[in-house]
Order: sequence, then structure tokens, then C-alpha cells
Amino acid sequence: MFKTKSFIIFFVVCLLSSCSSSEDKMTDLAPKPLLPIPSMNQLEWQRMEFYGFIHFSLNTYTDQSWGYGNEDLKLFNPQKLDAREWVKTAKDAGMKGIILTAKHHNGFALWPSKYTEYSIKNTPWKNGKGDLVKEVSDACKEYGLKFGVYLSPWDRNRADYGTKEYITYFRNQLTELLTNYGPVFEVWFDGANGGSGYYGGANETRVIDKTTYYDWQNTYDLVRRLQPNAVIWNDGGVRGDLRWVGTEAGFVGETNWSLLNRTGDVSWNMLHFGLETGDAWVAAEVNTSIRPEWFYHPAEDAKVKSVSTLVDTYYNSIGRNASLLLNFPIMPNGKIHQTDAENVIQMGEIIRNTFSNNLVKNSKIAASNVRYNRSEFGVENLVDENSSSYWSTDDGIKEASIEFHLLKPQQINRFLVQENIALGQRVKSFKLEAIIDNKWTEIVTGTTIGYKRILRFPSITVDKIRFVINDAKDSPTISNIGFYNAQVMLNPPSIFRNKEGVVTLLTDDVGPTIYYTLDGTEPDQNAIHYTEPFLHSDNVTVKAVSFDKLTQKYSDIAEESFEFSKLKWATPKIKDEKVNLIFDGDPNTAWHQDKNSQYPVDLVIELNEILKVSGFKYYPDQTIWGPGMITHYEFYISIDGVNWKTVSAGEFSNIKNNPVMQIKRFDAVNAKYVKLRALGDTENDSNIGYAEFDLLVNE
Ligand code: FUL
Repeated sequence: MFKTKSFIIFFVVCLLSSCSSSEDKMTDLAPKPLLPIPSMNQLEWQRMEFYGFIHFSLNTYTDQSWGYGNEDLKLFNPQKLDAREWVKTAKDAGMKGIILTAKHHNGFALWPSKYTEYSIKNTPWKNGKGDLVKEVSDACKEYGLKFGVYLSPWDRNRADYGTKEYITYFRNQLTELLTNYGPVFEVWFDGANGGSGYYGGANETRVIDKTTYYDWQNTYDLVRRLQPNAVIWNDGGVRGDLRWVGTEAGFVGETNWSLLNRTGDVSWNMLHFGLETGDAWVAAEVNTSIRPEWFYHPAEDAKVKSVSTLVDTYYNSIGRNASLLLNFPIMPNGKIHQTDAENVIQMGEIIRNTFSNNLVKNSKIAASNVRYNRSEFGVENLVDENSSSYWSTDDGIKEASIEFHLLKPQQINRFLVQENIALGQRVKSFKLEAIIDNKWTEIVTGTTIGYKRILRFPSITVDKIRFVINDAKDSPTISNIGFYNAQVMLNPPSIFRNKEGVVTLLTDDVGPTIYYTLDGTEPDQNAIHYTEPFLHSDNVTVKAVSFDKLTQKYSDIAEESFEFSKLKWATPKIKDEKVNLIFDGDPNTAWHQDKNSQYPVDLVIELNEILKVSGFKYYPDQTIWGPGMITHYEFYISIDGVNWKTVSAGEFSNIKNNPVMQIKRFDAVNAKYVKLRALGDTENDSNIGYAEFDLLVNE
């Protein structure tokens, strides 16, 4: 009986294969998918690579990062808003979609939701007749971009936040967003909850368990039903389709597996590097803002990420198997600031130019192994610009190399490689070698590849290069390879001075030389050649320029003036000498208060002269998710060190996810002593960490 059955199956299989097309044969010989693999939605999403975020709300009018939920609706009246302009900027930059913060933590809805009065319908904008979600989704349709929504689960406005009723409210709003505005490519559920809020007038602290309170599974089912093609982002307890990378600074780990475990705890390492052994496909999305903060703050107009920083962010996200979600903080008039728009468009242009000419497209290519010698898995697939064709090896072959012989020597400094992730992520480590001085020489090494991996290295001129896979989980399946020659980035150098007066100048690309002056004149090749940090503790203006020898071009000139020095400052109450690390001008070193201190925890600084102080800067310890970032503070000044006056108090919103420089300003006041008092910290253990502390001092 068994034999007869097997024979019939064998017969049917033979019959089918003899009638099958060559495409089917290819499938027969194709490597088996290495589980887990991405869903169709995840694949489609990954191919988008680059898309924009829009942060716009009442916060824009109150200079806040996280509104409490009681901000006045009358404030919202953007007079020059044209959503088409936002979308056009995104498109010009090379983005493929836009995600709008339809409701941030303050609960203010950018669409006329039926379920709340705290929405755009009760603002002066368009006499309450406006619907910004519609305007953005319509503009996306017009420009051919995809549209996504951010809906904050935490709602500081709602009286019922924390109860079951709120979950119904949340799902009602989600239903409105996913029903009335056409296709949505991504739904963003922010996990933040800072506790305190207005909550309909209760003005209290409400902390929920983000893994259980929102009953995610049913919310996900709702999303799948209403928008079957959308991917879900969630940094809460229940895995979505995409994962946060553990930082908002704009980079993911160089090793980046698109995998996590479906259940169980997720550590920071897992977010940042993925999990090689993970049982679910949960790809990485790098979310970052073009300015330090997510919402618009006029004080950040000079802090827009430069073109070179944006290009760097591209390599550190899309170039590391992640997507890039780049945020535009909208100004109160409803526009994207010109600098932000110009920088992102230039960045897009640089990326387009860099990757427009694959220097190995017409080279001779040979691989150490081609899967069963079949041309459908041949090396031609690597340069055919078709992401579903690929090269692969026989089963069981996990080490391989591919050699490229160029027609003539070429200068290269970028390498791009893609796996055919539809069959799973496989490569664990690889390297590049080139013939230099007649022998194969290692140029650069890498670990994971995934959807896309780009490596940067100093320019070399070569005619023979090889890509070597050292190890893979299974036969590698590579869909695309490219070598490129990117232009050197010529940006003005960054200028720093520490407490001791040591000045450091930095460029952000390998290659340019720096020249500087200290006498106010414009630097050029005849100025001082910068080779190492130098001492200058007096009043001084440093002017510096980057210079590219090859093209003989200069960057714009950077200028920084240093007036007063922190040399005189002291912290008499603190015995630990390491406290000086908070004045050393080095953002990578930090000092921590004693873990056992009792709240409030004070940092008292004696200035030893009277200064006119109009604000302070607190830079938290940059160890990612390191202990003790201050969340709530009070700031005091004093003339005698005995009588203190409060000049500023409040919260450092979102400091854990985005530990940027915290700047607080107040009316200028004379001070000989200052005190930064911590009332709470991110880990609740009073082990407060400070990387840098500084004052804003008026003449
Ligand atoms: C964070 C939020 O708290 C920020 O305000 C911002 O919306 C960012 C995208 O996510 O967690």
C-alpha cells in the first residue's frame, strides 16, 4: 500500500516537473528559504528605504517636546501651511513616504475626530474646518508617496487614560485614521509614557504596563483588518513588524540581524543588533530628527543636521540593513524651515550621485562557486539591477568569493551589497580585498548584510577586487553588488574647547586637511595646519576651514569664540575628583552622583566671580540607556552660597530616548553660585550622571 502511494506521488511529481517552465525548474533548484523570512508587507516596506516623519502639534506653539494635554487649542493656527510643500520636499530628497504624528502624547488630534473635542476642529485654523491628516494623505497621493500614521498610545489629555474605556477610545481613533484616509503603509505606536499629565484636570502621575494595558494583539488585528498592507512599528512589549533600534541618534549596529524572538524580553543589544537566532522577522527602522528635538524649537535653528551628518546617517541606517525615518519639525507658520529642506535635498542629491555609476557593471566577474553551474544563479545577476535575481552557491557551501576585473584602474571608496532577503538573511561575515602592490590586500571587513549593506573606506585605485564571504548560515543568496567612487565631503570643521583650554578641531570625512587662524583672519592653505589639539585658554576666536588637496577646494569657514573659561569653577561639596569630567568639554566622559544619595540630588557650582547667567546646559551621560538622566529639575542661583533663588524648573522630556543637550533659558540674573537640583531620574536610583554642564552667560 505504502509503495503504491509513493509511486503515485513520484509519478505525479515527474509529470509536473516535465511540464514545468524553466522558471519552475529554477525554483526547484533554488535554495530553500531559511526561516524566518519577511512577509510581503515587510519586503515592500524594506524596499522603500527612506521616508519622512512630520512632528507638528500644539507643542509647536508652546516650545514643548511633550505637551501635558491642557495646552490652549486657540494656539493652533498655521497660516502658511501647504502639505504639498512638505511632501514635495520629501520627494525631492528621495523619500518614498511620509508618517504624520496624527496625535502626539498631548492627545491633540490633527484630524476632526468624532471622539474628542481636543482636536483641530476646535482651533482657529480654517475656522475649525481643517483636516491635516487628509491634507497630508491627499498630497502624498498627488506626489506618489506612501502615507503612514503615528498615533500615540499615551494620551496626557484624556481623563480616562489608564482605564479600559481609554482603550476603546484609542481604537476608535485608530479606526478613523485607518478607514478615512486611503492606504496606510505604516502605523507607528510610540511606547513613551513619562507618567505625569493633565488627564482631564487630574494633574497626576499615571503609569501603565505597556506590555499589557493596551491589549496589543486585538489592536494589531484591527490594523490587519483595516489596512492589510501596513507594517506595524511598536517599541512596546508585543512585537510588531518593525523594531526600534534603541536610540534616536540616527544609527543601528554594524551587525544588524532583521530577527528577534517573537516573545520574551528584548534587551538594548537585541534592538540595536537584532538577534542572530531570532525566530521572527522584525526588521530595524532608524528614526531620527533633522534637529536635536522632534518638535520645532526656534533655539534649534542653528542646530539642523548638516548635509554631511545626514549623509553619515544614511550610511549608518540604510547602509546597515535598516530603513531611515527622518523627521521634519514643522514651524508655527506651518512650513518646514528652509535650512532643513535645503540640507535634506542636498543629502538626497549626494546619495543619488554617489550610487548612480556602478564601476563593476561592465567588469569581468567570476565566482568560486555558482549554484549547480546554473546560469539562473550566475554572477550576471549581481549587476543587473534586478533585486529578485541573485547569485548563489551549491547547498552546504557557506564560504565563497567573487572576483571583479575592471576594464581599467578605477578609484573606489564605497562598496554596496544586498542579500535576496526573500530567502532569509544568511551572511555572517565578509571582507573585501584588492590587488595592491601585486598581492591580495584586505581593504575592509563586515559582518551581516541583509537587505542592503554599504561600507565606506578611504579611496584606493584598483583594477582587481574581490568580495569574500567568510561565513554564512546557509548558501549565500546575493542579489546585488556595486563599487562606487563618492566625492569627499567638504564641511566646515567642528571646533571644541575644554575646561583646561585645549582646542580640538574635527572634520567629518576621511581625507580633508584642516587650516585655522586665531587672529580673526580668514584661514586658507597659508594658515596654521591643524595636526593635533592645542592649548589656548584666553579669549579667542578660532576660524577653521577644511581643504581637499585633490580638488583644491575649501569648505565654508567655521568660527567659534571662547570668552570665559570654566577654569575658575569649583564644586566644593563634592570630594570625588572625577567631577571635573563634567567640565572637560568631552561629551564621552561622565561623572555620576552617589547611588545612595537621597532626593533631591544637588550639583552646586561655585563660579568664583559674579556672572550674568541667562540659562544652563545639561548634557546627560551618553552611555546608551546609561543610568541616571535627570527627568525633573529645579535650577537655583545665589550670590553668597547660602540664600538661593529658583530661576527655572520643569522636566527634560524624552531624555531617555533622545539624550541630547538640554538647554533651559531664563531672564538674566547675577550669580556667583548655581545649583542644578535633580528631582527624578530615568532609573529612579538617584545615580545621576552628567557628561557636561555649562552656563549661558551674558556680557
Ligand atoms: C519618542 C517620543 O516621545 C518623541 O516625542 C517622538 O515622538 C519620537 C518619535 O518618539 O518616543
